[in-house]
Amino acid sequence: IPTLRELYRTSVLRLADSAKPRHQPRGCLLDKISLYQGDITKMELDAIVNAANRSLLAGGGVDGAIHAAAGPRLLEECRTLHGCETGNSKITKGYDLPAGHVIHTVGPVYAKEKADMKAEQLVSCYKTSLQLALEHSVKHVAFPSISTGIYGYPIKDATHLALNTVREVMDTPDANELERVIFVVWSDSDKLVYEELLPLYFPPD
Ligand code: AR6
Repeated sequence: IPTLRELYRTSVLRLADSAKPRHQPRGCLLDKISLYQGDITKMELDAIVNAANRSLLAGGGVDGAIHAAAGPRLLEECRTLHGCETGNSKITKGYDLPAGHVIHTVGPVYAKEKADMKAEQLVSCYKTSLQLALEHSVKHVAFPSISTGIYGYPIKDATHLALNTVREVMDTPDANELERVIFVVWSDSDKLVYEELLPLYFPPD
């Protein structure tokens, strides 16, 4: 999976002339971030993130796909966790998945009239997931686009929050141990949104 540095070099990705970066360039991060379109359940990494619900007992979307691929032992371990609050995350093993761990994070169900609270919760999903990754010495982690499917979060707003939060965490010394964060998109339209916004948060040097 190519890094942002490689994507900039091959000019698949570039900063639009009119765009104002939201962060300063920080070269080394370009080697640590990737965008990948495909099935997160097939990824052989230290950890993948699951867009779960508060019960942690499996659902549809990426959650259903992860449980189907991981096998029934994942659900068994999830039962011992007694659910998870919105905006929080819990970690399990990966069982039959190629990934070593699953970080289950519970995104908000979007509601326009509570946009500020929903944004805080979504930011917290990314923060708490990365915190767990660091606590468990996870070096490579993949995120699906949390809350933007069944939970209805507008993709552009959600992507700004996801990228800003990951960038802020990656700027802290604690995050030096993280070697790769991969944003995984499913649809072509989501991929376009990430391609447009990634250069704002991870500008080329
Ligand atoms: N690999 C990568 N991304 C995927 C995959 C996959 N295999 N399948 C779907 N996506 P969603 P949410 C994308 O709906 O909005 C469940 O029932 C999908 O296109 O899975 O957080 C839970 O139990 C979208 O971009 O999660 C909760 O009840 C993104 O993953 C609820 O859905 C997230 O879509 C959570 O809803």
